[in-house]
Amino acid sequence: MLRLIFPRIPPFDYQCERVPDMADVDQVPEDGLEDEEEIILSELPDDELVEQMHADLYDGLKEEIVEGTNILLARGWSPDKALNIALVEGMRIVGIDFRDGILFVPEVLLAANAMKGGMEILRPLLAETGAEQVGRMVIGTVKGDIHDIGKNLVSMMMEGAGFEVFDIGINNPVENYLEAIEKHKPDILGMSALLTTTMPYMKVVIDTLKEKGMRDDYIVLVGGAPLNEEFATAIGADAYCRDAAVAVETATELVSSKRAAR
Ligand code: B12
Repeated sequence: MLRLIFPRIPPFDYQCERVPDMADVDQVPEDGLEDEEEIILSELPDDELVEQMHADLYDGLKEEIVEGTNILLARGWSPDKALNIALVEGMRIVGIDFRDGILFVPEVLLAANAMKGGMEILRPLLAETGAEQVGRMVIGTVKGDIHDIGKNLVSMMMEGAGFEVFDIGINNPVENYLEAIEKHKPDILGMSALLTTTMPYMKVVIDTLKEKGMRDDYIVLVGGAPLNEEFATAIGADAYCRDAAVAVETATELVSSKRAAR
């Protein structure tokens, strides 16, 4: 795809901005796009393509992210390498600028949408590893929280590792978790929270399982950027997983030792 990008420029200092005099006017191209640059993604070497994808993710350019992801795959990149190096790392950069007040919610939503474009391509490939079904998982983001990128990644990686995953989406009250585990009878219940204000809700779910005498029927895994192991232990979860790869390892280990103990 042929695309035009405009270099990011610092804000103008209006007081010092010189009004062009007529002698300069004919130096500006007719279409006025003086600083434009043409980039053909498929012509970039891997490292520049990845860098460009980070910039495109930052700018919320879904089509370009889809194209870049396809190019990396066509060049023999494994789906998990493309996911981690091009997409997850790009989203990490977005996260830093969101934290620092450089990006705002609308821009981050666009970036998230672009990220999902790439993830849609990788999802079937990650699930296609031919792994035998090793267990079932119900996963969802807790009540009050609409972040779902990390949860979706965990779902994809778990599917790729041979788990059957039932994703109940975002903003889930305890009733949704209960209904889903009743229906799907999973080995694992996974909860995601990205806000310090919503992470305590995980304890509400676990306490409800305890009250109903169901806690020991499930392996409870929790994750999300503000969590840590200490928190997971304090609320009574079986494990905290810092990323999707750790989630797969932990889930596989815990399911096999639970089955061996039966
Ligand atoms: C994208 C994003 C958004 C998007 C979400 C889009 C979407 N569809 O998800 C939008 C713009 C909607 C958004 C909204 C808000 N956001 Co926000 N958002 C982010 C951002 C930049 C990235 C999150 C992300 O996707 N990371 C990438 C994924 C891959 O990482 P991850 O989620 O951590 O997931 C990995 C692991 O944690 C783990 N994992 C995650 N879940 C699970 C579950 C299980 C079971 C397991 C095992 C593992 C696991 O595995 C994942 C894959 O490796 C973060 C910054 C950050 N650094 O986290 C802020 C951030 C989480 N948001 C923040 C805030 C404040 C908000 C808003 C309140 C902003 C506002 N003023 O409206 C709202 C909240 C809305 C709500 N009610 O939920 C804060 C939270 C601060 C805090 N202390 O609570 C953060 C940290 C930014 C910041 N530093 O200020 N946000």
